Amino acid sequence: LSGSASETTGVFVPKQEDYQKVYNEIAALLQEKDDYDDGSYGPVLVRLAWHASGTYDKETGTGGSNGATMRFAPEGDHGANAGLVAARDFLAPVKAKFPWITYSDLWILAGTCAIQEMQGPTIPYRPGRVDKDIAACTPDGRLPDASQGNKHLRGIFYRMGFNDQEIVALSGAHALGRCHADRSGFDGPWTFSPTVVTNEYYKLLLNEKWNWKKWNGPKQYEDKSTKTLMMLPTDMALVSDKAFKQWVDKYAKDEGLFFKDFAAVVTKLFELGVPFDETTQQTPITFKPTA
Ligand code: ZEM
Repeated sequence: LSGSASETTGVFVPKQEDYQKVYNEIAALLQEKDDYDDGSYGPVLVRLAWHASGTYDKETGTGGSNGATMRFAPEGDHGANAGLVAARDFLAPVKAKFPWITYSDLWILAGTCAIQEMQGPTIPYRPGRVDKDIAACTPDGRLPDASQGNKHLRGIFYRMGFNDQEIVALSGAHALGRCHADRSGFDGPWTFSPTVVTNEYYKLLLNEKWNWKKWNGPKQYEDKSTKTLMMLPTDMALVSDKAFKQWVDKYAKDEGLFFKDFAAVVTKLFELGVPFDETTQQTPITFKPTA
């Protein structure tokens, strides 16, 4: 079932089995390299896949995960991408072992793998992205600015083609990982279980009391009871805006609904601007989790 060299070009043509091998390799590395952050590279891999995808502009068709242009200095150096070199370096040995996979496909496969290995929902995966050169780098400012509010969130995510419900579902990714003072300037995790996909983010948004953190850093919130968790101004916009909040309420109450909607919206995010070859790439791959 493994791939083979094309009869006409001699180029390796991967099969679903080959992508599962890449998945298994990333999953094994996630297990092995457990001395990073909260014990997993999973969250930063999800952030890499998101920042590769979230540059998409539906009007011009530019940006998105097809291209992996964050490899190049102008885009890699955008403030929003600070720290993602950790994720790209983590994947370097995987690219070396499976040189046939494009960086663009690899980064999205890694995000998919990380979500599933962190006990999240199944994310159907379709390969077919190509790496572009430096000229395809997107301009700075396409990713969201955490210091802003609901108008900004709608501006950024409507540009990608998302609606209010999808904005709230995507934001549930902040159950994972943390802010790093030396990357974004913000500091701390959103939840007590930052290496597991849960609906805790929504529960905490609703059930905790959030106060401005008193510190010299950028304006962020801290939870009143432990002062160890954080929310960004954009996170709090999801509860102060009525249209957003109705979805926060739903996802806080129903983790199954969140998993279903999160899987759908992440699949959409990861495929923004990707021109799949409809004749060969129609069947998404469902990766088997290793855990
Ligand atoms: Zn995030 N995100 N994000 N995000 N994000 C950070 C970290 C992570 C915003 C944002 O400014 C920040 C989405 C949406 C939005 C993840 C996934 C997704 C950080 C901290 C900031 C500041 C970076 C640092 O210091 O390391 C804003 C304003 C968003 C608008 C809604 C979406 C959508 C995501 C995926 C679907 C993840 C997993 C992290 C944790 C990274 C890590 O290294 O732990």
